[in-house]
Amino acid sequence: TSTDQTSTQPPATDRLTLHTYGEVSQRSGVTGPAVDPSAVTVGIVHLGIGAFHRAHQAVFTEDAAAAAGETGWGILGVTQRSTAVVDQLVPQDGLYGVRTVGKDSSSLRLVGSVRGVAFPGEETQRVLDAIAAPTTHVVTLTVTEKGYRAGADGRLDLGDRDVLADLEALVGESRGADALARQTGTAVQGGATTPDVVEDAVPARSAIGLLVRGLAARARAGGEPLTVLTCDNLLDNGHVLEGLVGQALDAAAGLPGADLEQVERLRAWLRASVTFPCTMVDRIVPATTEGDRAAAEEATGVRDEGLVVAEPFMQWVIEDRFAGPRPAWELAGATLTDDVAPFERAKLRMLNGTHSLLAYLGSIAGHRLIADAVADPELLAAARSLLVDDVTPTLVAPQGLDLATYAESLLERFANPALGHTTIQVAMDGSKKLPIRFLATAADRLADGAVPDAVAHGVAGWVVFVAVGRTVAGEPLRLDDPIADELRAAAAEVAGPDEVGPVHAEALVRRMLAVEQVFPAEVRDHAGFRDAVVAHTERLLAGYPGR
Ligand code: CS2
Repeated sequence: TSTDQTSTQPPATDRLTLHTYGEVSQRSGVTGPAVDPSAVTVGIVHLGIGAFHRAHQAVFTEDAAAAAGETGWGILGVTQRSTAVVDQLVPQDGLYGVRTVGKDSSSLRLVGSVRGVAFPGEETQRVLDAIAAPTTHVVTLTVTEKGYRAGADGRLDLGDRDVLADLEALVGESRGADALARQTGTAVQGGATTPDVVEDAVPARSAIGLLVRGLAARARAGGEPLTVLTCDNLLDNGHVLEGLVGQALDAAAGLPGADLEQVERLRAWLRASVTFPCTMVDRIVPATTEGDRAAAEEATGVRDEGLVVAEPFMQWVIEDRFAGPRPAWELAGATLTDDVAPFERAKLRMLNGTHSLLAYLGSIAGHRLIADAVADPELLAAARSLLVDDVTPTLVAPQGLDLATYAESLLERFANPALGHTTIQVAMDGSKKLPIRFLATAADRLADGAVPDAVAHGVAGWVVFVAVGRTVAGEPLRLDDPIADELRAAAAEVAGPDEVGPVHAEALVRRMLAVEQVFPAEVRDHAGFRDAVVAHTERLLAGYPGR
């Protein structure tokens, strides 16, 4: 019976909470939190509170607040995709640990800066109110490449139903606010009252839609300045996001019932009071495993469902263009600068590009971990060639960074086996990552009259990963991509979905390069580049038995 089952289970371990963390933080090998969580109030709304944010910006923010003695930089974390993070963190009062895993040592640090977690499904109003609150000064985002909902042309995808639903909600919210203002005689832009008109906001369906609705709510609530800080691996991420927000407003203005004057006021406010600085973020954060949770439980005596794992290295370069107050992130080791672009380009093309190359070539060769892939001499040579031969000539070294040293330091970071970072995790969302990580490099090299052979090798790895979907030993490889169906269908046109034998490398490469969401014309149509991809694809396919 169920009673018997319960009685045979070991007593549940306490969770990490405001009640238990004090004792935990006294344990040897455990540090933090650097702030008293009970004393911290929310000053930042973060969209996309996955593992990366918890191991990166939340840590920088907590250390900055501690160093400056400020208590107003707590974080309200918003999860877009699932309620899992809510289940992990809400029962723990927002507390969690970061397990830092070096090559031969690990440590655990508690973080207390996350002061709330919301799932916009049911809590959209709470999030809109938080973005509108004058005590909030920064909205940060880590929603991954696909979370920006840009189409093949890089502009906001207006065919996206989630985005459209959010823009319709935006129009409704603006009208609701307008109606209330007329009833009560307050001007919408008066700033005297926070319009509490929409008791239960329509659930937000996209991060970008939620952000735009939040910005509109803030404009209506008095329009205090705000900084919107994207922390995703996009090129020129701040400008991209600013552009998408503008395109969202253009689209909203065209919807039935839109109040054009209000949209114009919102635009004027954005120009005057909101900035979108660019950032470069860096820390390798693999998915947390049950083994990590068990190890942390061993060290702390409590259960931490919100635990994240990370490498020791962390870096944050931020364009110093804030609309209002910000945490003193430089006190926590962040670099505030006028120009993020050289750092961003170097990181995306070198670190992320090589990561993706190792992910595709590694996974098809049967390497489970990035560390295994980079330990394979053939793949190490390919990674070095990408770094040195193809990417380095396209870069202007950021100030104080020697690119050759940087390249070697990346290979060393990838080689950390204790981290457990899997090739399949990095292989995810290739259609969104390739253009930024490989194809920008390719375009630059081709424009210079050189064929980037290591990029072609990486692209061939992706083609085979998508088309064959198995390791050379026959193990299935999961294709996790926003356009997975389209990619599979494209590959299947030239080969049965499961057939390696009859695949013709050239036909396959031509078909895959024709996927416009991924390949820009100047790369797709370059015969020399295509030949190089075909040659590598042929060789990779030959590695499968029966060929
Ligand atoms: C990785 C990145 O999953 C991936 O695509 O390349 O998440 C990488 O680990 C980080 O950008 C490192 O800063």
